[in-house]
Amino acid sequence: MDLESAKKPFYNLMMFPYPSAEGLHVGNMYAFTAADIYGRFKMMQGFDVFEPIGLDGFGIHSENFALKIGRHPMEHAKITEKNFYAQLHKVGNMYDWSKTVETYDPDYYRWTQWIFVQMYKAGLAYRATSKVNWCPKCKTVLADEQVIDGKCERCSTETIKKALEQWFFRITKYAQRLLDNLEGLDWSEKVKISQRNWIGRSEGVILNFKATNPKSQNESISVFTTRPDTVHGATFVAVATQASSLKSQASKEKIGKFTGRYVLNPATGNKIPVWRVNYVDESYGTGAIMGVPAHDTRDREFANKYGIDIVEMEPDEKWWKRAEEEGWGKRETHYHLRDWLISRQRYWGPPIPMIKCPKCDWQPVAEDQLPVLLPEIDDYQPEGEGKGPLAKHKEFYETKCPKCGGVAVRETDVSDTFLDSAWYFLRYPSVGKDSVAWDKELTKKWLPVDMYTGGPEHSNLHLLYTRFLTMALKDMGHLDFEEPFKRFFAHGMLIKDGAKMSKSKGNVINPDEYIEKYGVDAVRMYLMFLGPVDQGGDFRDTGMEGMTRFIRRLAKIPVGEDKPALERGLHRLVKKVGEDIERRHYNTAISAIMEFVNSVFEVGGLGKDQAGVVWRLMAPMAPYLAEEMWERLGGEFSVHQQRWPEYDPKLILEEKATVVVQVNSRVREKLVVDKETDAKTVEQLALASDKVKKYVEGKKYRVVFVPGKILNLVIDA
Ligand code: ANZ
Ligand code: ZN
Repeated sequence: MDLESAKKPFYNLMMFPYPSAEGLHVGNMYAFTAADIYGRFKMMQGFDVFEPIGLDGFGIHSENFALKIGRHPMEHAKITEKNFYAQLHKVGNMYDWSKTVETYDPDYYRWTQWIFVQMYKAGLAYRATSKVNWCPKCKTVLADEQVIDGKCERCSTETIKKALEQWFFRITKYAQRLLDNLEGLDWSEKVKISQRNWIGRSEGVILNFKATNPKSQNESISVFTTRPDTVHGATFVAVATQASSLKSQASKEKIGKFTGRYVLNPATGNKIPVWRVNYVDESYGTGAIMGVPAHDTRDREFANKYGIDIVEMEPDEKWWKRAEEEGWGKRETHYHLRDWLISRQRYWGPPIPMIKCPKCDWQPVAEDQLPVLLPEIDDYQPEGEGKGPLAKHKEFYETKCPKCGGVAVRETDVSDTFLDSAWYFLRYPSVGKDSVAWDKELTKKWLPVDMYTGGPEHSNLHLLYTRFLTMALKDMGHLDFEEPFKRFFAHGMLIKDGAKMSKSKGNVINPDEYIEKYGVDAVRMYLMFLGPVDQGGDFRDTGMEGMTRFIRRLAKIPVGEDKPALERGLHRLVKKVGEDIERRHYNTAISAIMEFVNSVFEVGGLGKDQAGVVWRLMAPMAPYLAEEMWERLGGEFSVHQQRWPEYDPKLILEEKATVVVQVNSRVREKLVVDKETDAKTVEQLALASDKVKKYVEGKKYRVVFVPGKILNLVIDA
C-alpha cells in the first residue's frame, strides 16, 4: 500500500518480538495472529490498514543468548533476522515487508542516538550517581530483572549495590501527566491500573521530628507519612540503613539497630528512639519514617521484636491541619516512579552519543556525525569495574571535543534496550526516509497508532517509557500528539498442556512443524479457538486435529441454489462474527460459524451468494482457505479486497408467530410472540390476559403446548 496516498489510514501495530532464541515461538504467533485478524477485519471495513513488523534485536536479551551459545551478537542478529523473517512470512499475516525495522540497524539506531541528543538538549537526560546491582563474580552491573532473590541470575552469587555514575532520563518530571492522561485512553483496564500503581502517586505530609538536644539542630529528622493522623502514636523513628550487615540479609525479616539517639514526637512532645532498619527504602520519600506500631503492621512487627513501646490510640484527622499551622508539617505529593536508568555497561546496544572533554565537560555528538557506530570487536563480553567492553577500545573512544576541538573521550556505555523500543512505531511509516527520524506529513497522517496489541507484561516499563518519550518529543516540537497509542489491547498468555512454555521444560512450540503438517489456516483458527484473546489459551495437539477436520468439512460445502431456510441464520452470523471480532472473542465467532455449517449440511448446501458471505466472514481468520473458496465461486480477486458483509437488521429479529390460546380446547385468546418462545413464557403471557384468566383462575390445569402454534390449558374435571 502507498502510505502517502492512503485515504482512510488505520495503523494496526503489534509489539515487535525480541529474538533472543533462534526462532519464532508459537506464543508470538498467537499474539500476531490475534492482531492480524483485527487488521484484516478493518481492511474489509474499508480502512487502509498499515501493519508493519520488525525485530527488537538490540539489547540484553539477545546479547545474553548470544553469549550463552558463544556466538558474536552481530553474527547472531544476522542469523535470527533471517530465521524470524522466514517464519513470519509463513504465518499468514498481511505485513508490509517494505517497512521493516531492526533496532540494531545503523539506519535505525542513528535516530535512537539522535533522540538521546534531543533529550540531553532539553535537560531530560542527566548524569547522577546511583546504586546499581553488581555481581562480584561476573564483575558486571546487572539490571534489576537479572537479580533473582538478591542473587546473580547467571552464577547465583549474591549481588551487592555499587555506586556508579549513570545516565538517566527524567521521566519523573512527567509523572502527573502520565497519570492524568490515562483517563482518556481506550486501553485494557488492568493495564491502566498497573500503570497507576507503578507511578504510585501518594499524598502525604513531611513531618519534622526535632532532636532532643536543641543545639544539634542538624540532627532533627524529617519523615514522609500518608498518615499524619496517627502521629500521636509514633513511638520511634526509623531511618534507612547504610550498613550492609543489616541489608545483605536479603530476607523479609525486619532487622534494626538502635542509633543511641532520640527525637521528640511533635504531637506529644515525647522522647522517642531513632533506629536504623532494613525495611525503609532510602530512595523514597525522605528515607525515614515514623514508626506507628498501633496502626502499621510492619512497625508493629518491628516493635514487638525489639521491645519498643506500642501506644494504642485512635487516628485523629486534626493533625493534618495542626502540623501545617504549627510549622512542623508540610503537605507533599510523592511518586514511586523513579527516573529511567538509561546506561548499560554492555556491548550490544547503541553507543550513547556523548563526549567528555576535560575542558568543556559533557558534549553531545554533532547530529551530522550520527550514528556513532558500534564497532565490531571480539572482546564483547561484559567485565571490568563498572565499564562496558567499549572502554577497552581506544580506537573507539579517543575523539575530539565537538566544542573546542581538543582531545576528548567518548562515552563507552550503550543505551538501554527499552529506548530502542520506545520509538519504533514512529519509524515504521517513515522507513526509507533517510534524512529524518520520521517524516512530518506521514506522521501526521498515520499517527498516533490506532490499535496496539501486545503482552500485559509490558504494561509498566515499555508502555510508560513510550508514553513519556512521546510527551517529551511533543514538548520539544517534534510531534504534534502526546499519546502514542489510542487503543491498547493486552492479549493473554498461551500455555501448553496446562503448563507455562519454557525451554527447561522442553515444551516450547515452534509453529513451523504445525504449519507444515496442518496448514497455516488450521493453526491460526486453532489458536484463536482456544478462548477470548485477552484470556490466553492452552495449546493441545489433540485440538489441532479437530480444527483440521472442520476446515476440510468447510471446503466440502456443496454450492448451488440459494437456501431461503438459511437466510435468517446467515444474517445473524454476520452480526455475531463482526461483533465478536471487534472484541477479540474470535473463539465464539468460530463456534458460531461451526454451528452454522452444521445447519448448512442439514439442508444440503449453500447458495452462491450465501457462500460468498461465509467466505468473507472467514477471510480474516483463514485467509488462504477463504481466498481459494472465493476464487472457486468465481469471485473477483481478492476476497481480502471485498467489503465486510452487512446484515439486514429486520432479519436479525426473532421471527414472530401467532399462538392460539385455548382453555379446554376452546379458543380464548391469540398471542403474537417470538417463534421460539417456550411454554412457560407463553403460559405467563396468557394468564396476564383477562380473557384467559377468568376461565382458569383458582383452578388446576395441565398444559398442552405446540411451539409457535397452540397453548391449550386443560382443566381436569
Ligand atoms: C506512618 C504510618 C502509619 C504510615 C500507618 C502508614 C500507615 P506510600 O507513599 O503510599 O507508599 N514510608 C514512607 N517512606 C518510606 C520509605 N522510604 N520506605 C518505607 N516505607 C516508607 O506509603 C507511605 C507510607 O509508607 C508512610 O506513611 C510511611 O509509613 C511509609 F498506620 O507513616 B506511614
Ligand atoms: Zn572541549
